[in-house]
Amino acid sequence: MNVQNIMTNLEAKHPGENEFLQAVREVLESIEEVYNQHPEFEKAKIVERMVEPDRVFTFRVAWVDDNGEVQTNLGYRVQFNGAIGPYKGGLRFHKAVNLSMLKFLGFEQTFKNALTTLPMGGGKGGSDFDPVGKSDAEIMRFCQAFMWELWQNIGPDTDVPAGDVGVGGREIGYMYGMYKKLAREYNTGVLTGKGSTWGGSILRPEATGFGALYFTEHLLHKAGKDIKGLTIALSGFGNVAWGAATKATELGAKVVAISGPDGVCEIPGGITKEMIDYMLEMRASNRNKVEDMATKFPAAAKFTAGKKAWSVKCDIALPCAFQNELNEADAKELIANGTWCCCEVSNMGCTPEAIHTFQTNGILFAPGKAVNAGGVATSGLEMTQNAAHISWSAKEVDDKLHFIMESIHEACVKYGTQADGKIDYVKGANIAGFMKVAQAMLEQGVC
Ligand code: 2IT
Repeated sequence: MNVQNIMTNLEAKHPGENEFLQAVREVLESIEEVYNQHPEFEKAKIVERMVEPDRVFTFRVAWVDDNGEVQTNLGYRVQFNGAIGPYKGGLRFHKAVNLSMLKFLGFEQTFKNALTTLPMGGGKGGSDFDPVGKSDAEIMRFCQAFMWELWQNIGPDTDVPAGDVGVGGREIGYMYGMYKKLAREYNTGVLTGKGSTWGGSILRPEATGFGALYFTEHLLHKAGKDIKGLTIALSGFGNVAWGAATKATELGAKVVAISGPDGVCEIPGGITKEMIDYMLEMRASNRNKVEDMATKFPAAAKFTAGKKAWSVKCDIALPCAFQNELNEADAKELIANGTWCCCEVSNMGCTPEAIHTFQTNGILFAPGKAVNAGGVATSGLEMTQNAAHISWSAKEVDDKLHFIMESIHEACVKYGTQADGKIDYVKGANIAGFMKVAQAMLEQGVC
């Protein structure tokens, strides 16, 4: 394989799909050396096949807003790679959603899911619907209209969507209600992230953030450090940031900053349980403003407009919001302020330049597809419970999540340890995920 040739062809075929091309380049550069030691991969054109989704659905979603006006959005489902199991991955509702974004997410999901140890292929979907400022009734009508079109293409053994940015338990509930009506079957396992009284995993809301902190603990432990007493700056205040703040605080770290599209809230004394609970209300309000935290807790939190979490002094940076939310200048600012570890919790949260800056400055860095895989892994556990018609306790799920995050960390160490003994977690995660999918594709022939 020659990465440059493949990228040139891909750029010509899919001009302007910048996020997708960025994600592919990162993976291919990581795996190039190992790939070229396997002539059977080259002969079967594994990479050339792997960079194209199995199939993509796009559809119109028409719905009526509270003023009686008809709105039209775009809906998508990208079934990226089904080599190791049914397609699995979230739905993103965000005004910037387009095909490039969902192809990048589906591509990443393929390798992430392979890392979880569970049999799940990679998929992703969503809409350019913007939940900001929408009423609960509008969210419901949109979710129903979205599922009206999507339902034929999904199923518990076909493709299992879940939440992502802009889609949480409320949206999954509305979509499931419509699915059930259209399919006339209960099919509990068709979506994950359901309510815990109707088939949802009791720990799915927490799982991405909890898993990220378990991974971070392993990474710190391997480097001879302890999380207790360390300061953490994180971005976002959605489901993922909420879980990460909860577990970080429980483990004795101090979350000193959270941020949103409007700016940053500095919390010098560390975030409290009350403030973490309030994050849920902030998300449910659809206002999308982190300033609300400072308004509610003026003595503890100080809001600065237009600044990112990466401007706040901390030991560890945890991007928990959106792709490319931490760039080269942010990485330099963090390093200048003494940050020595960054675990990407969002998908592709750091730009390639930021990752390069971290790695060349000896900063401990781990990529999203390893760090955040606890979310989809717990979705996989939810599918297992649904298929077996059973339900596990929070402790049972948490124990399994612990085991999975430890396995992912071990896989990164196995494939990412360099000649000088240092661990390249980006390489480790990409190679470990790739090898599993590539082997499955090879064994299943050209299809
Ligand atoms: O990016 C992700 O891994 C998710 N949004 C979760 C996907 C899932 O199927 O739980």
